[in-house]
Amino acid sequence: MTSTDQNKPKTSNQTVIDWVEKMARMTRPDSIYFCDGSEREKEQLTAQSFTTGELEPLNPQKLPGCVLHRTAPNDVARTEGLTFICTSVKEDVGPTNNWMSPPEAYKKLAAIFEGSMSGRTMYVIPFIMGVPGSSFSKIGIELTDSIYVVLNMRIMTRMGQVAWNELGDSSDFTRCLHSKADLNMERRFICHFPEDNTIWSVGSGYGGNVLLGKKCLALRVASHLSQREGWLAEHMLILGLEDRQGRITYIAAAFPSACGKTNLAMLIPPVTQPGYRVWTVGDDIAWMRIGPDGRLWALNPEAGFFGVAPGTSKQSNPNALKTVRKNTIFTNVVKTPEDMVWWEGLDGDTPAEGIDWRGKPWTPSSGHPGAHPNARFTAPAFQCPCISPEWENPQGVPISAIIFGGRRAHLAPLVYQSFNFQHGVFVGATMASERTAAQYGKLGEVRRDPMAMLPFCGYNMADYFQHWLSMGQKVSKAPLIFHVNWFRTDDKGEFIWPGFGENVRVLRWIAERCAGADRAQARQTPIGYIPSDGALDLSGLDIPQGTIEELLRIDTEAWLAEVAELRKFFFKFGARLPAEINAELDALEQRLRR
Ligand code: GTP
Ligand code: SPV
Ligand code: MN
Repeated sequence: MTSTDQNKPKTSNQTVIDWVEKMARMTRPDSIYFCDGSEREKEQLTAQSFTTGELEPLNPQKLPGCVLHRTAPNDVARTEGLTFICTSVKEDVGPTNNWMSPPEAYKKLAAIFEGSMSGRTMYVIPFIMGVPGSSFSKIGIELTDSIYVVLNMRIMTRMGQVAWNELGDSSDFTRCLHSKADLNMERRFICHFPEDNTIWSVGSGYGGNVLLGKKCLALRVASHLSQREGWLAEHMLILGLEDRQGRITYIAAAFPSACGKTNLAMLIPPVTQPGYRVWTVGDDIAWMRIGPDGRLWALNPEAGFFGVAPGTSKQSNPNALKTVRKNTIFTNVVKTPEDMVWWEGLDGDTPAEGIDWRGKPWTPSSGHPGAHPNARFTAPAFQCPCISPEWENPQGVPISAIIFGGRRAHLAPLVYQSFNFQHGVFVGATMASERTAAQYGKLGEVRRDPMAMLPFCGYNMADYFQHWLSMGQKVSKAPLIFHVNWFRTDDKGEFIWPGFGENVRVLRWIAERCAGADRAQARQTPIGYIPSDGALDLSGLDIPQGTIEELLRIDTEAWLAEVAELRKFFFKFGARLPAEINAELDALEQRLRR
């Protein structure tokens, strides 16, 4: 950058300029650069990052515009234990969040931010979560000392001049401050101050901890706001399922991290399901409002995908592979001698050698994965071959069904439908899943993860359940609520449902239930409605009848044990838990005992 580029703010917004100066007095960068989001800026920053090794070039013929990044080995996933919600009253964050008082958090983090950018440039990134001109949208400004963050935000949000224009002279923006500092886990904190519309993140360079528009703003801070403003900020994909008549049913689905949102959002039906098509609206976050027609309308506030690389293949997710062929940032994957990228589960031959995610020489016999299990790609959404024509509609899309789901080796059947909206909220509140590599902690351990929002709900989860219940009161045509589980295993630990593209069969039953179609018959069980015999189209699928029965079996004893677990979990919320949740739990137990 030239020095004139560096110092000239691209906004005359005095609130912004004053705040940037104040943060710079604390972090003491050598220079400050206001981003405009232009192509030229991207090229200059990329070239600069190559000289420091922050990014590495990839094969320009086969992967045009793509780059590689490796995080520090201690910095490969979200650190939930170091993530705090800082509100004046502790009870407001509830038993599932870490809390710090705002004065204590500001003081503690200021000590780490102090001088943390000296010798570095502070980049000022204005960004829109949502589309310009939409009443859904929120503006944020992130200050960071990482080019990796700038280039990721450029893909994941509408960033630069478009955001300066949208903001104008307003002081209504989320103040996001990030510094890598020394990447020391002992000095790593991700703190949210919803009462001040502020986020401070220090000591990390990993996606979910540092791309502050994503989980921090669009979920934790937005969920807090949405409770007050009467809308929903959710960890959900949004897709449109097109049927043989060309009708499109919009569905939002919440699965915990690394449990299949990106895959479902980009699903390609198998050849045995001709005439069906999935359109991607979003793969991770949904902002949902009640429209003038009284229905729930959903918008994806992001502009890109920050997806899990391992397991992504022509077989599992061909659309994702096509999306990442250009202009993509790869994080913690293998680099081959041809400057191509590779990860476990990719099609074709395993490279004989390469550089692993730690930056060390690697061969298939090294005895450890070459790509980190939480390796990621960052790619522009518009590059996705199945991106919905509606994905940037400022009104969003009308939602007919909401799906909750988790990774459960046992217990939860392939699919069931709740009896009504309130029961559906209960179904979401009772979600659980086995831990994945997307967050630090013991892999495989089953943990309760209501609505897949456990790590992302910015306020007391008991109040969050109440908010969902009250949204149900307000919508005139509430979406139907379902639960799915693609991850049932047999006694050898093998998945018994083929998943991926075959999941369209379940989506079809869901859409047909929404349309009230005759063929979508259901049978009542103690936990909800499950497809009657023959209602799921299983034609062309080579699965033994016994397996189908197993996939839809309700094990009463196991469910009673689950009820006992749920009582313990809900007890944590004390008197703040809505009475409806306890009533639903009692009703479930009664139905199971009958
Ligand atoms: P985040 O980006 O962390 O929020 O994850 P996500 O929910 O978008 O998960 P993603 O679609 O990236 O899938 C994560 C892992 O689950 C990948 O390894 C997939 O291959 C695997 N997966 C996705 N769908 C299925 C499925 O239907 N069956 C099975 N067995 N695995 C699946
Ligand atoms: C998740 O972990 O749910 C992700 C990736 O989508 S991150 O942005 O790191 O949160
Ligand atoms: Mn996610």
